[in-house]
Order: sequence, then structure tokens, then C-alpha cells
Amino acid sequence: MRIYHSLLNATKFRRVFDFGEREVAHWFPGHMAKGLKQMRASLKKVDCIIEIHDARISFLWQRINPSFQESLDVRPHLLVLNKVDLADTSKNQSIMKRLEREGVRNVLFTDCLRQRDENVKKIVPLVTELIESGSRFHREEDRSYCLMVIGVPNVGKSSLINAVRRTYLKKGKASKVGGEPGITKAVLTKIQVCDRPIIHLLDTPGVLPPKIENIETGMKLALCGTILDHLVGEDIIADYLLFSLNRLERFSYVEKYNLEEPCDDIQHVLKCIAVKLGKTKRVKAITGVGNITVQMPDYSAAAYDFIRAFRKGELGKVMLD
Ligand SMILES: Nc1nc2c(ncn2[C@@H]2O[C@H](COP(=O)(O)OP(=O)(O)O)[C@@H](O)[C@H]2O)c(=O)[nH]1
Ligand SMILES: [Mg+2]
Repeated sequence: MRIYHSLLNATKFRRVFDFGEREVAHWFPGHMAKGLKQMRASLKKVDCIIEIHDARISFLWQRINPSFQESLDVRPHLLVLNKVDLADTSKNQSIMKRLEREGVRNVLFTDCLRQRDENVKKIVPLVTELIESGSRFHREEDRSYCLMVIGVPNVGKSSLINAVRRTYLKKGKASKVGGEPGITKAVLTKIQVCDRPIIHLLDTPGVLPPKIENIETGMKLALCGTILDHLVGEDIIADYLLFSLNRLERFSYVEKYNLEEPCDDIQHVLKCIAVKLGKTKRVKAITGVGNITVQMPDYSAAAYDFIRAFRKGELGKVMLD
């Protein structure tokens, strides 16, 4: 790996990102309020909550709704920090310390795409213990529990359900997984994942916090795929990605896309990506001698690829907060 010593003096890069006049207000699809209402109505039947967060973003930005959170807090609660394969795990210790200070006790880091993830295996014993040691627990002959899985869109709720089911029932996918947020819309699906004890998981639609702290937090959530890209704009997500990679000194994009050196200019980077991937488009140009067709870099296609490469972990592991 090349080291870019001269560039590590940060003066070459932007220190802050200019969001212009953007606001987060229009980033929330209407179905989220409906989803939240349904979740609230089903809470009575729920013995334990599994809250899933993206391991790359601070815990604070991903709690879905303060009023809903209160009704959650009376139940046993497990926090799963997912997509740990994409996260810079050197920060895990300090994350755990911070969570402890916030009073969050039961935490697991997971990679739901891995065939045999050790921490996915721990979920059933841990929630069983949490439920049975709780004050609401009444021992019955048929132990049967219902768990609600909550979290922002695209964080891996359905993948986690499938992973637990794969581990304990040796069965295939039951809940649809998607690359775009909003695949599990306003329905709560109940899926059995274990038969001793009988455990059902309630898959829920992703719900974003009703008020995102600030635009930068919104952009981090967007970068990790929790908000529909077109609502935010792929051009700005790509630029924020470049800003973040430079800030974190993750320079693998330089070699991957044949750049000469790290660069803070998104237009230049997208051009290199387009050239490298052969993403060009023909456009008509009017000249003095008539109309001609010229090849231009396809900036949108390049931005799309850049963002997807990041989400697949191809541009390095990160911690955005
Ligand atoms: N790299 C990685 N990707 C994951 C992980 N869990 C889920 N995904 C991907 O994240 C996307 C959203 O997953 P999904 O389960 O549909 O999220 P949901 O909207 O919360 O139900 C899919 O493309 C999954 O393949 C993980 O642990 N690591
Ligand atoms: Mg889902």
C-alpha cells in the first residue's frame, strides 16, 4: 500500500463539508409514521426488543423515536451493532465504554452475511436469559417468546432474522433482504427462528429518528444506505464519501481508480472512476461545422459505483463518528 506522507498535513483537504442550503426535512417517506404506529400496537405481545444499529455510526443518531424508546425501555433489550465487517473495529473498545456510560448493557457486534457468525449464535441464549431473568417473566410449560427487531432502514433487520433462522432452524431465507432502504414496508412479519425455546421474531419496517440531529448526521445515515439515495442526491453523497475517506485517511480509492494521488475534487475523482470503469456516454454537441457526437464521462454512473463500492467495503473499513 502506498503511503501519502506529504498529504497527511490536512491542509490540502477540506476540513468541513459545505452542505449548502440542504435540509433533511424531505428525506422521510410517509410510510414511516404508519410503520411506527403498527409497531406501537404490537408491543404488548413482545417479550424482548432487538435494536439493530449500523456499527459505523454513533449509537446516539440511530435511536428511532424518543417516545417510542420509552415504551421499549421497560422490556429486555439487546443492542446489535451490525455490519461490523465494514466498520473500523479498532474503535470497538471505546464504543463499548461509551455505551456503558449511556447505560446500555447487552451489546453484540455482528456480521449477518457471514455463514457462521459467533455473535449471531449468541443471540438466542442471551435473549432467553434476559427474558427469563426479567420481572415480567412467568414460567410456563411451553416457552414461547416474541421478539421485535427494530432499527433504521437497510441496517440489516431482515438479514439478522435470516441469520438467526439459518443458525437455529437450518432453514433458508424467510425475510426479504434488499439493497435499497424501504424493502420491508409497513407490515410486521412474524417469523419463527428457533424451536427450543420457540422464538418468533417480528420484522419491522425501518424507521428513522423523527428529527435527525443535523444535516451531517443525515448525510452519514445516507452514506450507509438508510435513506433513499435519490432523496438526498447521489452527487452530494459521493462528494461526502470522498470528504470522509480523506478525513479518515482511507486512500485505497487512489489505486483502485488509477488516480495519481489523493484528491479532494469530486469531479476529478468521478472522471477517473468513469474512465477506469468504462462508464462514458455519448452526447451531442453543436459546433461551428455542425452536430457531432462526443464521449463524455458518465458522472452519475461513476457516483453510483463509488457509493456502492464503499457500501460493499471495497474502499476500506470506517468509523464515521
Ligand atoms: N456487509 C454487510 N452487509 C449487510 C450486513 N447485514 C445486512 N447487510 C446488507 O445490507 C442490506 C440491507 O439488509 P436488510 O436485511 O434488507 O436490511 P433491513 O432494511 O434493515 O431489513 C442488504 O444489501 C444486506 O445484504 C452485514 O452484517 N454486513
Ligand atoms: Mg427488512
